[in-house]
Order: sequence, then structure tokens, then C-alpha cells
Amino acid sequence: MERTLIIVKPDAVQRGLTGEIIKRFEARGLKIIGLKLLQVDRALAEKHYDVHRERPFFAALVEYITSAPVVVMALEGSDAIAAARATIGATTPSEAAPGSIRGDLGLEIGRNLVHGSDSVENGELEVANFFSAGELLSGWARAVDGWVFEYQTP
Ligand code: D4T
Repeated sequence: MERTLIIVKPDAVQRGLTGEIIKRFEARGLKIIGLKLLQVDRALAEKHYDVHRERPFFAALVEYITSAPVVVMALEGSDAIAAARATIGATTPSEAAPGSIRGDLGLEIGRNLVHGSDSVENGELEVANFFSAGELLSGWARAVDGWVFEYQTP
């Protein structure tokens, strides 16, 4: 089972889209193992976006993600990274496929609503950056797990 960190970004929370966005990941079959509302501080924002530190949009990115509360989720599932990124859609919402979160709900790259980890390794690192071990419930089973996962239960 892979883990991915999902951030419902400030624009999505402010627009009242938190439930709509969580609903899409739940309906996909991904299992919520961590969930909370928080205000990202500058240190956590800079750590999360460290790979973009030298890019011209870095300052705006940090400003955006720290500007209002976010909802973060740790999700678990088979192929969770690829599945979540497909559900999220292309980075630029105006180019994202209809049916994806960004393709249905957004227009601009600087207001692209949601983040999902881009690799298995980053999924583990990002979940650990946003959640303490005690905030994660990975052991719980859903009654539907055998209907979502053919060969294994998380
Ligand atoms: P995140 O990381 O927010 O899920 O977005 P993506 O994984 O889809 O895209 P990314 O890492 O390439 O970019 C991170 C973040 O930076 C913003 N951005 C990106 C921007 O404002 N201008 C740009 O030119 C690029 C490339 C959008 C997402």
C-alpha cells in the first residue's frame, strides 16, 4: 500500500470546496488514515516546497499556502500516488482534464486547489512532515476493503 499527502489548499477551503474534494478521494477508494485542519507556518511551507526554492514562483507559493487554513489528509491505497494525482489533474487547472478536481473546479496554477505527493518516497516524507505518528491510524479496516482491494487489505 502506498501513502500520499493531500493538501486541500487555502483557496479550496475558503471557497467551501473541502467536502467536495475529500468526497472524490473517498469515492476513489483511498482510505483516510490522517485528517486535520491547520494553518501552515512559513517553516513548514518552505520545507514542503524546498524543491522549488530557486524557482521564481517560490515566494508566491509560500505566501499562498500560508495565507489561510488548509485541510491535510494522509491517504493509503494500492497505487495511491498515481490514482490521487489523476484525480487531482494537471498542475495548470485550465489544462486539466474535465472530471479531475482542478479541471472541474479551477483555472489558474497559483490557485490550483489541492496538492498530492508525486512519488512513493515523497508520499512517506510529506506524510511525516505534516502528521505525527500518533495522528495516523493506518491499522483500521473498512468493511468495504475487500470490495476495493482485490488481493490485499491495508
Ligand atoms: P503541487 O506540488 O502543489 O501538488 O503541484 P504539482 O505537483 O501539480 O506541481 P509542481 O510540483 O510542479 O508545482 C508545485 C506548485 O507550484 C506552483 N507553480 C508551479 C507555480 O505557481 N508556477 C509554476 O510555473 C509551476 C511549475 C503550482 C504548484
